[in-house]
Amino acid sequence: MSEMYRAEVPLYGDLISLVSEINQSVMDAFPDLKARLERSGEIARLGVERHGAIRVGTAQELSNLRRIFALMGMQPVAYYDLSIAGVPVHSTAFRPVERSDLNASPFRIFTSLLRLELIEDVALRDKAAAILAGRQIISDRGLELVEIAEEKNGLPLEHKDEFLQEVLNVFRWHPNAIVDHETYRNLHDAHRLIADVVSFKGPHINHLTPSTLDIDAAQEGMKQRGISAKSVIEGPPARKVPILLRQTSFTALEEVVCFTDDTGDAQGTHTARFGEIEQRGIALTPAGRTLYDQCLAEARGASGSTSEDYAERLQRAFAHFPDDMEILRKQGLAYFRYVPTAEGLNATQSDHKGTQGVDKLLEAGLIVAEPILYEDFLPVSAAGIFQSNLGGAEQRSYDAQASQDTFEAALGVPVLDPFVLYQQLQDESLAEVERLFSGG
Ligand code: OOG
Ligand code: NI
Repeated sequence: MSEMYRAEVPLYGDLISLVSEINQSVMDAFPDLKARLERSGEIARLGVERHGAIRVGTAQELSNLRRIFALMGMQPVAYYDLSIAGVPVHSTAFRPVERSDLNASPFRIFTSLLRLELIEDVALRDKAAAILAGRQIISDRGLELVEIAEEKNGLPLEHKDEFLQEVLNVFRWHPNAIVDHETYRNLHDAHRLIADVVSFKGPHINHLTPSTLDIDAAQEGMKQRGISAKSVIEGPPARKVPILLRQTSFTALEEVVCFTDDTGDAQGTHTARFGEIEQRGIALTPAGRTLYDQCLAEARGASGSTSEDYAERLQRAFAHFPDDMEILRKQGLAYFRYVPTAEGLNATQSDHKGTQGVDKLLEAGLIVAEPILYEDFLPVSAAGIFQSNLGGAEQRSYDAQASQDTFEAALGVPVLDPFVLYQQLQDESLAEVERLFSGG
């Protein structure tokens, strides 16, 4: 998919080379960080790490994609309500959940379902529903392969290439719209996002995001290369200990499309696809997340991220958020994996076994606490990304309520709770430490 997108959106290739240059120089400058990435296995994922995003129109499209992602080892994690930010969708992210899978391929796909009920104009809503009901985003053969794989509890190897091709086709860009120009305009007037979801053959991947170790350098680098970067980086400010997720993007490209009533060179344009870069930090516990939400709300105040002094406001608000790994750990604000050191492993083979308690083991240098990386998304940041690639000017509000039940009914399964997953990773590591060091 990365290759396909690079061919479709050449600027994406520029982002990839920018990010890999930055990652290399950060690792050269901070050997400790490099060593930590090597220890945790995260170094392997650095160059291949991506997230992408798609938007679908119907419950059936969503549940079929869920089946495809399940075959690839990706589960729906978390529910995000974007309607509060004036975007008529709700979303989840499909991703691997086991540590070994995350290190092998941490690819996540942010998947949004259009909330047609938020279109006020009933006639337009019905028309949009009819158009969506008439399209098929996955080919018959693709669906057949899904069924075979589900029956056999895994995709038979002989179908692997064909399956990948079918899946890739789902996310391909189609310059030929399935609506006429006027319908497109009406959908667009209701909301640009509605036009994006309804007017095309399928849910084109709208961005693919590489991961950087220094997003401030990436933001600077984009500007230097003349790429029109978003004015603010979403998420927390720059810190010594990165938390959660920071994101920046370049604005959507204007692309030529052909509507069903276009003849010859009467061609329209559509803006949907953009570029994004992210930097991930440590996952926060519910207590840490509450503190994060408070700090962010304080920084944004009434003006959101639009005020001129936003960067300073953000720094000031986050002064309340401890910026020290050990304090984050002691205060239970973030998740950690506890791993024996080489010395610790030696000790478990000798009579030193029996040192009790995590703090004592840490002090004795027998184990270390490694930060668990945040694998998910942030609704306020996602809304900012949506907004900036919708042209920024689009400000709407919906009285809609979050509707996780409706979303899960469409999806066909409940979404997983990310806090539970991080807690499990931490608990598994503690159980292993307990096993190694208890007794004597
Ligand atoms: C998804 C926007 C959200 C992120 O990184 O928060 C997102 C979209 O525009 O479809 O990708
Ligand atoms: Ni994104």
